[in-house]
Amino acid sequence: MKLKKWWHDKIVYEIYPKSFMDANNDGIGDIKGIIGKLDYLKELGVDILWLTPFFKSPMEDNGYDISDYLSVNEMFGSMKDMDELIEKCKERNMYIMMDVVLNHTSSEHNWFKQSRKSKDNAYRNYYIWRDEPLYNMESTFGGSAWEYDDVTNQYYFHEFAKGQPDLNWENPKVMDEMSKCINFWLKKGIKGIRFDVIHLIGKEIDNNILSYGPTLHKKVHELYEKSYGKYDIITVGEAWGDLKKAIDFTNPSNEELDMVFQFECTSSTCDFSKYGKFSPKPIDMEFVKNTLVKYQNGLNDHSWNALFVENHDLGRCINRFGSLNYQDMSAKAIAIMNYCLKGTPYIYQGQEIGMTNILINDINDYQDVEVHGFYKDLVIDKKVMSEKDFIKACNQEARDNNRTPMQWDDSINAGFNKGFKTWMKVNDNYHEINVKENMKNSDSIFHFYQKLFAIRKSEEYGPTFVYGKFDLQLPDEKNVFVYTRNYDKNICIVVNMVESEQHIILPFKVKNIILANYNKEYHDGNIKLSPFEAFVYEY
Ligand code: TEU
Ligand code: CA
Repeated sequence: MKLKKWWHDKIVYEIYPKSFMDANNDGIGDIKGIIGKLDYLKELGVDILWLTPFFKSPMEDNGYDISDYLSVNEMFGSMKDMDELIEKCKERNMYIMMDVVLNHTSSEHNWFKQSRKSKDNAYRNYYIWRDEPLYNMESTFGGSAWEYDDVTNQYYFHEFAKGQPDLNWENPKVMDEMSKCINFWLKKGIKGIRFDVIHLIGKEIDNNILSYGPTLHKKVHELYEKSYGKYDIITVGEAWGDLKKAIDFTNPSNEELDMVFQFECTSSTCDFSKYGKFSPKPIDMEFVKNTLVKYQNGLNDHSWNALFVENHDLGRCINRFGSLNYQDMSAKAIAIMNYCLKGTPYIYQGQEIGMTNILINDINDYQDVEVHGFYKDLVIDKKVMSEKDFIKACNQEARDNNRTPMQWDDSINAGFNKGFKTWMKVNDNYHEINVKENMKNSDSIFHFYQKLFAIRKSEEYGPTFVYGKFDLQLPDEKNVFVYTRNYDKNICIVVNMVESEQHIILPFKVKNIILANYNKEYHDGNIKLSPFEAFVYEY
């Protein structure tokens, strides 16, 4: 990595504002709630707060359906609150990363209200209108991606929910409008952008091309030049794809994005030959290990990895990559496995205290538009899945699992608010799993993440964790992930990724232990690893 960037050694913490902290006790998280928790986040050791969309929205998709990019969703607070959050972060050397949804808007957006009025309206071609539902395209949220609109007797295209009409990026006016929106917020001191489904803005509907269209990179580069390229900010794109596509997006000479989220690991529990996340399959940790290695080796020479295991769209990492039988140890093993790699760490709210999936057995207790879209499609309309099997899949993979209110303490509603009915059920395990418990226990998951982040920033080991060369060790081990990081220090990372004991021969003599989840003496040579045992040592 030739050019060092200010965000290389920073930690990003993703906040889903609706579920983080409800300061005004109306059942919905808000910006003032986030402001009240900045010292907690600073103590954890995070630097950048990625907020999922806080712009005006009817909330059909909890903010990923924007009706005004230049205003703050009154559910979350005011523009004044947002300005205060940016200011209060800066006082703590923390920054805000905003979530720009540029593939689609809400159908409540004025652009769409105008567009649907008539075929010759000035905004008509901001969106994608056709006489027929071309290619019978399916929505990512189940059902058809075409919605008939009787005002002008045409269909409009929506990759996601009906209330999320896709913008027509073949219209240069869309580029100009989105550039203006981005510049508005960067001028206010926002220091990062996460681009929602950016791989879709090169779509060519008439050629049945939805993702990675031929003009995609030209468009992203143009957006860079017209907006965020003028600022020294951190950018990451949500781009469902493979290593080659990730390199195309993040090679610095292309001037597009700094990083992308690759989903080959996190979507490996979904059987896409059937119904994706609603056909969950057991995790294959050897596949996860090999995929992480592929991106470490494949991406780091050209650009930079985004390290993550959870977000607002996935189930909890303990349920998906760890085990509820080893909630504490597997959470710590996942932390070492993923955040000693080369790249910028991203952690999701609640991951730092070991929050787990919520058990919901009534479809009506699920709030997510994706769950209800697929329930209607698979259980009601096509009848290809029983309600019981659908609910079982949701317990493992539904996005609601990561949208339950943050668990602050063991008071009512886990301290998320003062008792007003929360928009989403609180996980019953909040009496045991909460911030307050974690803060009291020096051996808690919170303190483990805090130590790990402090090590990544330490003078002694920081340079090696941030810039050290990655090398896989013991490649033939199926259940144990051993890798090294070399810079001015030699560091070896050992992770038993499974629930059973494993025997390995350590590749290097132990000089000193830097971090470990079991409290053990470590010697050289042949060692027995307990379930989810993980440690980091200097050699
Ligand atoms: O997600 C894109 C996306 O494809 C995921 O929602 C995917 O369908 C699945 O849920 C992941 O397991 C982005 C946002 O992260 C998501 O919250 C929005 O719902 C979606 O785009 C539409 O904006
Ligand atoms: Ca509130």
